[in-house]
Amino acid sequence: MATSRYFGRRERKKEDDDGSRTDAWMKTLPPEEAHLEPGGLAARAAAVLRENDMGTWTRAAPSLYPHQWSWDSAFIAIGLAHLDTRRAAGEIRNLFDHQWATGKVPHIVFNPDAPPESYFPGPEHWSSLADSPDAPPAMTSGLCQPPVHAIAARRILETCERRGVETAGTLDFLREIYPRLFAWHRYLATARDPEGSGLVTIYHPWESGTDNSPRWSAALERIEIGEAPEYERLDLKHVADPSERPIDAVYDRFIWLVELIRRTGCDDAVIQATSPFLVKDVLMSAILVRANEALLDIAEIAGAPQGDLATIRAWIERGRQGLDERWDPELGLCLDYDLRAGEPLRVSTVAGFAPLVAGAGDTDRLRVLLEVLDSPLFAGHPDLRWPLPPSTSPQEPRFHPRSYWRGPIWPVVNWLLWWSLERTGEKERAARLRSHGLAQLSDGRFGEYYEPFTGEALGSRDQSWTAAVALDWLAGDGAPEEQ
Ligand code: 2M8
Repeated sequence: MATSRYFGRRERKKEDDDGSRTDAWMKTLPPEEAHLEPGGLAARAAAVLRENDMGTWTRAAPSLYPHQWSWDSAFIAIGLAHLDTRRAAGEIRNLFDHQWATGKVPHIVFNPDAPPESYFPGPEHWSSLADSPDAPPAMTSGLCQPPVHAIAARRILETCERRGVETAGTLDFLREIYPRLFAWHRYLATARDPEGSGLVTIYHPWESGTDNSPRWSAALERIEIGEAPEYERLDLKHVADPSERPIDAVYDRFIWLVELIRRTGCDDAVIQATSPFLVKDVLMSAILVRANEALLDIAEIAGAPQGDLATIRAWIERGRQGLDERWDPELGLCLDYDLRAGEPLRVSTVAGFAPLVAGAGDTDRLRVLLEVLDSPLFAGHPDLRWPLPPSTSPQEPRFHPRSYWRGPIWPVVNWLLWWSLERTGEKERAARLRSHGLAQLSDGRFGEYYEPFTGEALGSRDQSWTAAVALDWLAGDGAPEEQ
């Protein structure tokens, strides 16, 4: 197992042995009212990543999420690149070591050492997939998540270059990972888009990463739940306030969909023929467009055949066209499309900014999107603690300031919007978003999400991807970086 100066096994082992790792660590949490300066915040963010480091991968959070999550790992790699570029590459490599034969990158790679009572649905729930001819040898879930990985892989190189550290190892890593990234994107562009619409079909809200968002309410409410094994909500044991997590009626549907998917052995064609939940996800599709741009750069580094480059360019173009078709002029946002109902899902959520994430859209639409972003519908709401976009617009009937993806602010989403604004040339707006995003994180708690009006950290604390985006933002402030 690879060890590094900052993430060595020995150091973690020593803490494990004294049996009080978690308790000791919790004592170092700053008080709610703490305000850490950039240097202190960067040091604590690095400590969070070190604490959640499992050797070759990082758990998403200390107790609520004890496994490796797909898009979390991509963001984590972006943060790790400021500390240890080899470890950052290793984060992505470990995930792709569990890629399915179809090219799918699983949404969770299970930690075989995590106690069974730590997360539900855990590996035992997905164990029937072991018989699938496409499944990797180790236990993973059968779902996937937004493809941030190529963006992260390229950013490791960018971070190396900016820091002036040796790039040879990272270039080797990009050559090595390229075919796997290509297979992943091909899976999304084909198996997940048999219509060639340019938009990715998801089978479960968990695939969107914005699980409990009202984006999915209408599609979920249409589902009738059949015979399924009883289950216990383990997630509620990890949060102080159950209103921060999905309600039972939603969770029952999540578990029912998992049941249906695993009964098919995760066969894409069968799922698409039979599942009651099939949705074109605009945010995931937009991330895929940008990830394909990153893949083009990686393909050039890897000396990929011209045919690959042409294919990737075609995916980019098709993705942007698909998003164009999902524009809702009344809301000034892009909308997901429910394939089963044959209609768009009309809800104002942060996913509606998909064209901004995809980039290079129509300039009039970009102007409208920015107006909506700055308006009281999102970051311009007068009661916000910081002018940052809530996951669901406070003007939506299903908005809830504490409930998972129904209102709270997600630092990784802020990062994605900041990065997209930068790439679109909206530098001033991007700088404002970053500065408010850092102010939100200055309590040093690295919440999974934040209450928009009070600024309280909610969900899990010491969430890895939150610490990772803080590190990436802080690097722009000249925060000290490690080799
Ligand atoms: C949340 O999702 C998991 C299921 O995948 C859960 O609620 O149990 C989401 O916020 C998702 O986007 C994230 O990747 C995951 C781990 O942070 O947690």
